Amino acid sequence: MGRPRETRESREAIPPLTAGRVVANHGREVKVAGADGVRLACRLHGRKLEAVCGDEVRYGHASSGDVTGTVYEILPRRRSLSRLTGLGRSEAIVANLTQLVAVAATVPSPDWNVIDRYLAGAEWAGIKAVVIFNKCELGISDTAAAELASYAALGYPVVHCSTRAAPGIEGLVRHLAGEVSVLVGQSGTGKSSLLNALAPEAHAITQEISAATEEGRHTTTHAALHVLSSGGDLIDSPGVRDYAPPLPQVRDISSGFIEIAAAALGCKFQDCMHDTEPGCQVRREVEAGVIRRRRFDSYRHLVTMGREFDARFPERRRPPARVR
Ligand SMILES: Nc1nc2c(ncn2[C@@H]2O[C@H](COP(=O)(O)OP(=O)(O)O)[C@@H](O)[C@H]2O)c(=O)[nH]1
Ligand SMILES: [Mg+2]
Ligand SMILES: [Zn+2]
Repeated sequence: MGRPRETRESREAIPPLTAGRVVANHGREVKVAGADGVRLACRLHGRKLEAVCGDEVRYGHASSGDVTGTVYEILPRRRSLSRLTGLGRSEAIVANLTQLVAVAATVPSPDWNVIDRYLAGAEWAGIKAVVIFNKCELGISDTAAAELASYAALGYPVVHCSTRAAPGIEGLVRHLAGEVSVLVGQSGTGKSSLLNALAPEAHAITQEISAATEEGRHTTTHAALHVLSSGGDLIDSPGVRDYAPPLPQVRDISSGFIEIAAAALGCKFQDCMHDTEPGCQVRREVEAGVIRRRRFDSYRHLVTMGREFDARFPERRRPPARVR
């Protein structure tokens, strides 16, 4: 990645390059912001280069007088959020983010297993996670309150919000400062409303894109990074909003559930799947009510899914380490 192909193009003299970040992605066209924040429309040099929002790049002007810039190199991604493709592979959708913001709400009725999956995705991606409970001016059921308390007990910040009434979105604003975040969650929980409240120009940008598409311009993907005036960056991408994380290898799924991973250290067998093995500390803690059974069920559900994937996509399974 990042090295231009051996074409006539790539043998052209490469102009002086500067460092920037991809802040909008329209397929082969991207917008890159320099250190000064100035945004420049750029094309990608060579067909092999693939950029996603948040990518750090090196870019320049292919020739003086060229109004469009050219991205020549994509720097290695520190942390990226990937999605599962139809072939069971993982594909980066945003790069270099630091935080996932999982949004649940009073309505639609929360699916906590979905929240577990997002939180697991954050753990696997090595990024922080926050749980937002939106529309809280409509009230919070006892079940929701108990689930939210259990996330807080695990160490995930839980923030109550409303885009319509008190307590507003102040709590969310505080958590976004200094981070590069994405909003994920079930449809209808208020992600677009939150984004519009945080980045008022976001709405205009969305409108602009759909208008351009109607005129026949080809925009298959679009993602944008909003620099919030309240601090922090928020990446919005259609692929991210309905995000489901790609599953790691089945034996690594427990690392997405911090309390299960912690208890697993006490299992008799190091490769315990917390199924029927003797001496399983995880199952002991589930029985004792230390680990929430619903979380354990979420974990087990993902293990079942992982096994199904392994059967459907054999290339997903890492070849066993061979001793020769
Ligand atoms: N009562 C209430 N409704 C909200 C709130 N935030 C958003 N909504 C409404 O919830 C619906 C779905 O919001 P939207 O932002 O499109 O959700 P998204 O699918 O997650 O992007 C819309 O009708 C919003 O007006 C809130 O804080 N309280
Ligand atoms: Mg929306
Ligand atoms: Zn176990």
